[in-house]
Amino acid sequence: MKLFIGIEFQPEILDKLYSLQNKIREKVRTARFPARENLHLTLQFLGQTPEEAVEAIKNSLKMVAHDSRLFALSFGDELGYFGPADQARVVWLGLKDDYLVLLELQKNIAQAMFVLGFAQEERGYSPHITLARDAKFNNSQVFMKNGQLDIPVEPFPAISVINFSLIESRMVQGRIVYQALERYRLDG
Ligand code: 2AM
Repeated sequence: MKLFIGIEFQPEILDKLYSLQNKIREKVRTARFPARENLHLTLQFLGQTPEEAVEAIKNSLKMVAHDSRLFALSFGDELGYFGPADQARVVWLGLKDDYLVLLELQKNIAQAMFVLGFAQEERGYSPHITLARDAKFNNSQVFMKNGQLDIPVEPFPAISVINFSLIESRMVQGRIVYQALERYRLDG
């Protein structure tokens, strides 16, 4: 089974992220857009995982959550991209600077998963919400020198993160379906 660990969003936030995807849609020739209900913030990608390992992962995540506290998250106000400017591999919304507690949680999860044999990301963790992939924009003016996109982002309300989830990713009739196997309340 293919697994990852992430933060899911409330419907109001999904609606806002979806509107932002529509703004990107207006500016691209081609792109792939994750479905509204699949938008999330990845904490760690686990990838293909044997079913027998799931119990240990769940126990380990329970312990991490037990030692972690709730925190607020503020979304950034500009869109960034990874990859070359003529075809952005990923178009993303980042976070405002103040996300130390998130980084601490991510580090603790990565450490706990490392103990179970999951490699740490070599690139390091760069928190982002993927809104589009393989985006070819109509006009190169959209790429600004600071590595951001010239697409206005309306302010998002800060959110309270009360849990994170172990999520299974499956292909169902050609569509990616994410299903939370378990949610972990931050109760430290
Ligand atoms: P991304 O959206 O930031 O690219 C579920 O597939 C999530 O895990 C995706 O949102 C993706 O994050 C991340 N992911 C998928 N494949 C990955 C890989 N090979 N390495 C790291 N993260 C990956």
